[in-house]
Amino acid sequence: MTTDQKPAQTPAPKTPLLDNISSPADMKRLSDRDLSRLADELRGETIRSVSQTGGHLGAGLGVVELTVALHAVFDAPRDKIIWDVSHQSYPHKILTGRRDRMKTLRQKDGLSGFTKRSESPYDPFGAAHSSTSISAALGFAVARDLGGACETGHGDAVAVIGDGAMSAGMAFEAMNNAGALGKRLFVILNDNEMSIAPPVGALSSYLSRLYAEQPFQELKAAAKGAISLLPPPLQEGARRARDMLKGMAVGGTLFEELGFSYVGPIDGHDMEQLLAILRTVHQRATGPMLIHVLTKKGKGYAPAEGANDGGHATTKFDIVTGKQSKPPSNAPSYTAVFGRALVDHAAKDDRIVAVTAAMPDGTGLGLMAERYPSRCFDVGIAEQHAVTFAAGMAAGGLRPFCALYSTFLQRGYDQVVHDVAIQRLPVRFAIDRAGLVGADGATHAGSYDIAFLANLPGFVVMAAADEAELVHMVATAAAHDDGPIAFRYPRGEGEGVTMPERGVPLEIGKGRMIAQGSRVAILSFGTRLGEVRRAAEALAARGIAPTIADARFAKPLDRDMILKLAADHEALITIEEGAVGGFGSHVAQLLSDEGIFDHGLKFRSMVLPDIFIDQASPADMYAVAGMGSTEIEAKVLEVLGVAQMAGKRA
Ligand SMILES: Cc1ncc(C[n+]2csc(CCOP(=O)(O)OP(=O)(O)O)c2C)c(N)n1
Repeated sequence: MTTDQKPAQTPAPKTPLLDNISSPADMKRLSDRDLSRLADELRGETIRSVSQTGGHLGAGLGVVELTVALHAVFDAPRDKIIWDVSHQSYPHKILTGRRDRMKTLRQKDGLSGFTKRSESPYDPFGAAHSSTSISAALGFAVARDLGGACETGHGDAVAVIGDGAMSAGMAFEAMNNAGALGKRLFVILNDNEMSIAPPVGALSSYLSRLYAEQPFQELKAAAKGAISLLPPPLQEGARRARDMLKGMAVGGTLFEELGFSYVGPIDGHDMEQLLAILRTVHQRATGPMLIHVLTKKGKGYAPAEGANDGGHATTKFDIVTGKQSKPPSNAPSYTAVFGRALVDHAAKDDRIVAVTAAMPDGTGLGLMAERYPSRCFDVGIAEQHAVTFAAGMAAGGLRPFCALYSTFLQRGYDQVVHDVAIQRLPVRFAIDRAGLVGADGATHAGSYDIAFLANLPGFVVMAAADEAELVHMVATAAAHDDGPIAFRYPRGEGEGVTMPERGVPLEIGKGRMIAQGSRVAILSFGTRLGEVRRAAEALAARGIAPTIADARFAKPLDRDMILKLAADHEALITIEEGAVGGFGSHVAQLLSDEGIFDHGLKFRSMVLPDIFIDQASPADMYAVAGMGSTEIEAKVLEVLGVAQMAGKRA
């Protein structure tokens, strides 16, 4: 298949059992053998579904059996099954009444790619950022015990968390609290020895040691032996599992020290084992339980199993070949441009180091890790630590680049303020996925970083208008030793502009003029500049030539340039890919402080609207936000008072 073709339609496999499941209640009458068959059908359906929409594949395939077993044993939505990150929740969605809408997954007005409370009563808690499930489950357990009113009632609380997500501080904060409270609570540790990239750190090695001590073979033999002793169907379950458990629970695990009972490790693809163990713990648990389940990311689909990332995320693909359809692209991605520019500087300056929180490829640090492994750190899903770790390295005389997605930097905010900004430490924040990101939706939108960084004393905050600008901003950051500095850039490809041979540090706090016009000035911060240019072309046809400037810096502002734009034009419009409180607000503050509004400047600020925008293509999301070229054009006409006339003429 060539890359831009549509994937071939493979006939849908037969799914006689799945066809009769419209909610987990329908699973209760299935025999264990049928539950195994249902899992096979569910796996096929998940693959088929993701092949048509793209999305997270490997994690869901790894938990197919676990999903079936959980829904067979627990009683959702009364029991709260909480999927951590919830990128693995597609099989759960299929079993909980959303099968027919899976073709809308991650699209405008369609199903979310994550769990979402407003989408289904079977999604008791929304997620997308990792490591929140145990805290939320503990909250449900306490609400149950203290008589909280919950529409779906109260039952058990079950958190399903991956080994990657388990490495985050928040998961341990929750375990620490849950162990002390001692309430009945289930934590299923889904250990596939993978995060997006191979997991890192001491916890990962610890988990490997745990199951190395308990080989599967022995467990399987024990399970089989126990089963053969049992009388038929009705007693299937509890007694058998009780016997098995005796031989399984390993004493003295870290989890037991934290106050949990530990059961495992269990083969997460062996339905017999899963059902037996879950039924037993369901029947007998009185306090917090950790059930350690071993799975394989991408299980049952060779192209995913064989991929380096276990088929973590994919575009639409051909089921037979596994080949993904990727739209052809001419321009390099911002991520790749950053990765290359960083390595160029690292080659010349051995004080440059880089930090990623479990996203070496997503942040473009793969190249740095390859060339300078001792200077590139993947700290796991640990953004708070990443920020303070970088601050420590800066204090110690290095030049750290902390590369995070805008949305995940949110988790390290106190560290940004307390450890970096207050101490004026020169940490360089490379902020990827700035602005609206598309299919991952509101949870992943990079909407707030301008606002939450530009209000910090001493911070330099830049946004690249195109990929060439990004190269210069990397150089600016590398050269900036006088306090923290951040530069943001969006997901996806650049504008296709000519690239500079090397980055040249920009003068801090200086913007650049793009086009000199009259009456109205548009001051852009970041990659809306392309849309601004397109709006200007359309306006030219109406005889309106706006002045265009690229601010480059939200902090410090280019006061001289902004005040001159204000003085020379009757109207000034700012635009940025961020929420209110960011660049435009700082410009408004400057203008009001300088008394400019006293003399009648017309001012408008185009920011993301005060709503969480659901998933769609980035262009559609920006249309919802009213920040495309048409809306910019309309804003210019409105501020100049010609909108009415224009409407009549059209
Ligand atoms: C706070 C946060 N940082 C980073 C991510 C990006 N992310 C999504 S899934 C994932 C890996 C999760 O690994 P694991 O919990 O082991 O689940 P698996 O995909 O292996 O099933 C990462 C790093 C995130 N969702 N949240």
